[in-house]
Amino acid sequence: MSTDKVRVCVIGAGPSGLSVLYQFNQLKAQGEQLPEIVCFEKQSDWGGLWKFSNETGTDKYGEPVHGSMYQGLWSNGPKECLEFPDYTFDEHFGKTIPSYPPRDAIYDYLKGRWTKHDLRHWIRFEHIVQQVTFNEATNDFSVVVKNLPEDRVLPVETFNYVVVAVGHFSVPNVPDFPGIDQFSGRVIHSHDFRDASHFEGKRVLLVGASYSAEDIALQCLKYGAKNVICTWRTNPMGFKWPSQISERPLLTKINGNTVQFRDGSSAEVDYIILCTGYQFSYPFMEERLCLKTPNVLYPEGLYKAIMWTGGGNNKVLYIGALDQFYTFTLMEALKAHDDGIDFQTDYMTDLVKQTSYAYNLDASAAFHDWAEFKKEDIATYRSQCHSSIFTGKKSSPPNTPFMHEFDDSLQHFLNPNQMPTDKLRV
Ligand code: FAD
Ligand code: NA0
Repeated sequence: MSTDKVRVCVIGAGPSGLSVLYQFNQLKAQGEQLPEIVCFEKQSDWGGLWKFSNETGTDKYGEPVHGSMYQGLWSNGPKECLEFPDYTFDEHFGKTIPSYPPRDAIYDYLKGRWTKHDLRHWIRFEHIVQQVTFNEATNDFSVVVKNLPEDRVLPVETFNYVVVAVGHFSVPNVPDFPGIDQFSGRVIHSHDFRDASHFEGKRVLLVGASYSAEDIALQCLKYGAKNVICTWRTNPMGFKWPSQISERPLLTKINGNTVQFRDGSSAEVDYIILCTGYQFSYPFMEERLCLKTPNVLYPEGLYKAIMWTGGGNNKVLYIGALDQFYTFTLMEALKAHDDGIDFQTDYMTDLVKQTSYAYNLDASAAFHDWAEFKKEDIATYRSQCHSSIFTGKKSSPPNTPFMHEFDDSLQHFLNPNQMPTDKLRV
């Protein structure tokens, strides 16, 4: 590409956006002349969903809160499946750590790699992209950006390429159910779930049968919920649940605090948490450039699940806009559950081949082990130890199993014996 005046707009400084910046930085290190790159990030720091905040609803600028993560979240997949080949967990932490780290440890690892490569200077924080339109005549894009702290829409900027890396787990999908508006308890979406201890002693109904429902059911139980019912539409999760968690077919209606289910049964509940997934939402994209897809492994309209093909425009890239097993490394390769693992492994292998990426990222063995461990015992799978595909070393076991560990701080994770005992809940 001729680099004269070529400008690239990257939208979002989460793991996807940072992988794009990382790859540009690699090119620079190889002596390539780079186009001008500007990454706009609406939050005040990098990390996307991994940057935790207790905020819900709208932020101090009146923008929808991006975060969907909650206190007490541990990785739901083995870290060995998202490890970067050039920056292993051992390198970052200087020692072997368990396979399922808490959120703060994963965030620390990501920040370590991004800092090592000095990627921050490309990012304009607290700048939200409001509009992207393609100009036929000049073959470029007009991008409207607002400086949030100054409450000021900036003069329109022109870019030759647009990379959309805004994630797709932030805008909740909120289905309606008969009687839900009259429910006498409280209804929230998992996007706004922050602290499971609010549900201590309560009867909780979760709608949905995927990762959010699975993990929030365990979190609620861990923090003392009286019982949890998960209600499914297509298929139950089917795990061997602890006795206080059960599954029922989809609810049909709600009357007061009584919920009726398809099988004719009913239950009284205090809270309903809609774990019903998220919408792909790109409100800033011009209609003809806007990806519209459900959460699938290979979205329609994207060549190699990355490059926009609509209307012959191939100057828009969507990074990470697919349902993911391989999260971080999938974004990096840029360049029915178990079947899904193999499908995405093949896809990764193809990307690696096409881009001459220097590493083999096949973590399918660890993914299949993980799926088996979850089937064996959903409450204890996070105590399993996987081996790094890059160092070959086996992870260390967690100091305390997930269901009994109530301090998720990075400090405690790294030095479990140094924490004051009043931090430990018994
Ligand atoms: P995001 O992390 O969502 O980052 C997108 C960024 O774009 C954000 O910083 C946002 O502020 C910014 N942005 C959005 N709109 C604009 C705009 N208009 N202008 C400027 N900036 C904008 N993955 C795992 O591998 N392991 C896990 O354990 C795991 N747990 C998860 C738990 C939850 C509850 C959720 C919801 C997801 C989890 N994930 C997990 C998946 C997670 O989505 C990915 O790990 C990763 O965060 C995706 O990165 P991303 O950069 O594509 O999106
Ligand atoms: P997610 O579970 O939030 O994970 C997102 C679920 O919602 C499906 O079961 C779907 O049912 C159901 N659903 C949708 N509409 C419904 C309706 N009208 N009535 C009943 N049920 C409905 O979302 P999805 O999309 O997986 O499932 C939606 C991401 O968050 C994942 O990538 C996951 O990895 C991540 N996450 C990670 C963690 C941890 O790491 C925790 C939570 C979430 P159906 O019928 O379509 O099957 C700990």
